[in-house]
Amino acid sequence: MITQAMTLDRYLWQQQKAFNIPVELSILISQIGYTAKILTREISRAALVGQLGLVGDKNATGDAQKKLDVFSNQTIIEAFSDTGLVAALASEELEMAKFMDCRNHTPYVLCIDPLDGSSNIDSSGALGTIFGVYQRKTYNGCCSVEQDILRSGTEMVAAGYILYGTSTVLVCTCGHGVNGFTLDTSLGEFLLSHLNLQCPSESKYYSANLSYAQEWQPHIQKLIVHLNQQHTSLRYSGALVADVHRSLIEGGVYLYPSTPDYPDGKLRLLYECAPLAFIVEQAGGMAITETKRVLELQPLSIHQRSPLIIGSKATLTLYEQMLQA
Ligand code: P6P
Repeated sequence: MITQAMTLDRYLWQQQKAFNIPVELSILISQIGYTAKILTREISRAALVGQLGLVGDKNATGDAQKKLDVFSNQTIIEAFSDTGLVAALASEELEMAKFMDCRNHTPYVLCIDPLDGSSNIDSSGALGTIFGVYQRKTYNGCCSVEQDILRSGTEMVAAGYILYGTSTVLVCTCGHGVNGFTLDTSLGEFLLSHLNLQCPSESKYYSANLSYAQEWQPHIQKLIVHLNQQHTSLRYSGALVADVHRSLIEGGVYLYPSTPDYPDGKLRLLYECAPLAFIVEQAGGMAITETKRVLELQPLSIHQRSPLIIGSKATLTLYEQMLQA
C-alpha cells in the first residue's frame, strides 16, 4: 500500500475519535508540527543565513539569547495568532505571559520552551522544543495567570517535545499513551515512527553535568556512584530533550539536581520539567524533583525552577529507596 504511513494529522484524528479529544486540541498539536517544520528548516540552514550566535540580549530568565531563540519564539507566536486555539502563551523567551486571544471560545493555554539546548546551536548539536497544554479555566475576558497558567502538571491535557537531531522527531501525549513521529522532509509530513512508546525500566545511560556533582545532595551522589558501579554509561548532550528522548528509547535517567547556588535547580517547571514529566509518566517512567512527583508541584511563577530527575522507573525507585534509607 502506497499510503499506509500514518501521518500526524491522521493519527490525531483517530485519537480524537477513540478518546473523545476536542478537535481544537488535535489542531493545536498539528500546528505545533507545522512550527517544527519551519524550525527544522531554519536550524539546518542557520549557518548559511546568519542565524548563528547571540542577539546580544538576555531572555526572560536571564539566559543569553541566541538569534534562533528569538526566531523560534516568534514562529510560535505567529503560528497561533488568530487561530482561536491559544488564549495565553507562557514562553521561556517572554518575561510575562502573552495574552493571545481573549475571546471566550479560545480554549487553551500553551506553555513552551521554543528552543531548548540553544548552547548547541553554533556547534550543530541537538536542539529541542518542549510544550505543555492546559484547558483554560476562566472565561470572563482575558485569562488569569494565577488561575489559567500557574497550574500543576496533573491538569495538563497534552504535552510533547520535538527533537531536532539526526532526524526531527515529534513525541506527544494527550493522556492516552505516547507516540513519536519522524519528519519525512521529502513529503513535509510527520509520519508515525514510534508507536506506544514505553520507557525501559532499567537505565542503559545516565545524563548529568558532573561538574556540579560535589555540590549535590548526598543521596544524589550515592545514586551516581551506584550507576557508575553498574557501568551505566554517561551521555550528556547539553540538550534536555535529546537526553530525555534517549532515556525514553534506550532506558536511562536525566538528572539536573539542586545545588547550594541553585536550590531549585536550573530547569523551568512550567515549560520544561512538567511537560516532560507528563510524557515520561505516560510511557511508564517517573519524574521527581528530588523528593516530590514533578506533576504535583504547584507553580508560583511562570519561570519557576525545579530540580529534575526523570526516566527509567527502576532507577528512580532505587533512588527513592536510597532517600528513605
Ligand atoms: P548545563 C539547556 O540550557 C538546558 O536548559 C537543558 O537543555 C540542558 O540539559 C541544560 O540546560 C544544560 O545545562 O548547566 O549542564 O550547561
